Amino acid sequence: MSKEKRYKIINGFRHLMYDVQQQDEVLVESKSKTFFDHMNQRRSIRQFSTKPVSKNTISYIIQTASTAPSGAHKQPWTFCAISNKELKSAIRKAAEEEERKNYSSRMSERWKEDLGPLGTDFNKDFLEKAPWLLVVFKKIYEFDNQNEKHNNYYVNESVGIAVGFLISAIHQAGLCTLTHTPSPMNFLEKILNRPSNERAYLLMPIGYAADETYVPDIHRKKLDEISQFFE
Ligand code: IYR
Repeated sequence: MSKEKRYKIINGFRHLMYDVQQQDEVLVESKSKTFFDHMNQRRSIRQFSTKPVSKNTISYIIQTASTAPSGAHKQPWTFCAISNKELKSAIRKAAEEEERKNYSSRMSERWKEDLGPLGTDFNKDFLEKAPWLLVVFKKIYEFDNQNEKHNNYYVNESVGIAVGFLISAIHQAGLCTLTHTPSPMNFLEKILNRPSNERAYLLMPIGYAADETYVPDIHRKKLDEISQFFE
């Protein structure tokens, strides 16, 4: 038998009674540790297998991202999922054109030194290898019924949080991704024919890691380097 829904009118709007979760302290602590251990296994990769990933999988991952909180619940994002070969090639070509300029002249020596341990260069073959590319767009404004523009709120924060959910969903499914930021990336708006209110935010290849994948030998900061407790 399904539970009866309970409502309350607050500020003139209907609110639903929240389904309060279990509050067992021991279980809460062990679940938080289990999740940390799992997330701590995540790595960004640049060597993808061509093994296919179903459209349903990508659809669930996108829907998970869209459960993120956002300014005034505007959900100011669009996720474009691309498996089409010609589009992937066009995106790779345009991204490499920009990146070639970045590595040869636009990036400072200091920046290139900082990227040394990551082993990156202008070659972005993963943009054709991975079975899916997901391009995240932020929606800086919306049109109302009278076709008037209204700016969205906290757009960068909202989309950043949604991408965090997205990356977690990808990892927990057993897939991998890379938060690729070709710069500038307005070519994505053109290639994908996006409306005037959308700006490219991130380009993410999604797929399985290739059989032989290498990741940089880098480590995460310890708790005391990233936090301060005030008790
Ligand atoms: N966008 C370039 C360069 C690059 C910049 C940073 I900061 C990185 O963490 C990694 C790469 C590229 O994708 O190669």
